[in-house]
Amino acid sequence: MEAPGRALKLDPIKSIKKAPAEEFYQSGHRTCQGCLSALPMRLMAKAAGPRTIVLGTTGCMYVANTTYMSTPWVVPWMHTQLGAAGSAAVGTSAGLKALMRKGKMKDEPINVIAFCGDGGGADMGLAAISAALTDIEYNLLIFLYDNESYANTDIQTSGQTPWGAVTTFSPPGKKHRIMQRRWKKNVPGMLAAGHPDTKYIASGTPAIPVDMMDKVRAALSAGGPTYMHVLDPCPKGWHYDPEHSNELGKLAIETGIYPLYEIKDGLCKLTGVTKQIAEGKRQRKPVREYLEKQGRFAHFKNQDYAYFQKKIDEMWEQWLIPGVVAFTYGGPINIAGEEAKIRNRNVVRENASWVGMAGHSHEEFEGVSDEPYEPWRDDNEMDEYPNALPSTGQ
Ligand SMILES: Cc1ncc(C[n+]2csc(CCOP(=O)(O)OP(=O)(O)O)c2C)c(N)n1
Ligand code: SF4
Ligand SMILES: [Mg+2]
Repeated sequence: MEAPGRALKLDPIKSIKKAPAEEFYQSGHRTCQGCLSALPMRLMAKAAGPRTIVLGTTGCMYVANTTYMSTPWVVPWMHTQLGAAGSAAVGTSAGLKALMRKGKMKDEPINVIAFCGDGGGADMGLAAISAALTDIEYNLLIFLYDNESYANTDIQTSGQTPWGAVTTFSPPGKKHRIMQRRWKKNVPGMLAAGHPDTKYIASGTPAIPVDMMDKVRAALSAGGPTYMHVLDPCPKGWHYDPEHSNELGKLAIETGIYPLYEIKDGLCKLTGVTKQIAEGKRQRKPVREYLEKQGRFAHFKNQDYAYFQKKIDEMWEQWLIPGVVAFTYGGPINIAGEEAKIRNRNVVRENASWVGMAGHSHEEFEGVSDEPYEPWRDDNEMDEYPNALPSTGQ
């Protein structure tokens, strides 16, 4: 059955036992052990099925997947330039449409998925993705796999690298402990706010595979331009034992750092554990549980954990929708018949007070004051970084 706009209609999978057995991204790749950027490729291809063309920008998911004469891709796959996921998706979708219109190929719905890393998508290719999301006549999914660094070129800082994390561009030193001083860009929220014609936007992680696959299916069935942001723990860049990849993906959600949601037809729904937190059915875990399992935060002192926690608490308590809209509404609520909608949004915000960090307060962190925290100006010294990342020269 086809959805409007010549999109395939793909039903939700709902349970892992009901996931299709066929694989369209198989063995034959050379990613690191425990790589959660490779797993979303497999899940995304499985969810999309055989009538799919995948395009991918330069990065780990290009280099490690296309070693000479070997590839895991079963569906047609094409490499595209590092910042070009958006333009490659539009070009491919437009090309298919033209060939079908001219009778040069069978007229049928075909999924077009363009993946990109956080460097290629959230930084370099943001303009092309933005343009693609306004092209309502084409069906396409931009799938951003976010391993929070330019991983393939040896873990450089990207716009998605978390505050304080060690990368090859942000090593802690004796004078300055915190070298990554920028807060992570809210890319799916930014794209949702600025592209009202986008049919579907969602966040996911391969650590919650059914949720991720069902969001891929919802995107491909939406009929129009769509976007998915997928958080992928990376053992090499985040510096942890590969066996903890799945656990870290889940902890990112349980601590509230990475909210899960989907936006369709102008309605945002928090999903999974994020929804449970927002409804007060579950408490957020302290961010420290997530951060201290990763070598890239091994230099953190108490005030660093406290600062990180404060930023996440702010997101949950002060944003209009946690993880999505980074501000709230301060005007009258009866403008242009929008009263009900605004009221609903304020309810979301009020509900946020249920989800404060029970059993945890900022004060419990030693040495934390109310003064603005400026880590690059303080005199935090460290003699030696205990967990220096090895350079692989990849
Ligand atoms: C225009 C351009 N600049 C720089 C490079 C070098 N380069 C290749 S892969 C890569 C990292 C890409 O990072 P990301 O998109 O996050 O993907 P990841 O490697 O993390 O999977 C870089 C900088 C390139 N190929 N093209
Ligand atoms: S560096 Fe990270 S993203 Fe790249 S292959 Fe290794 S684990 Fe995967
Ligand atoms: Mg990356």
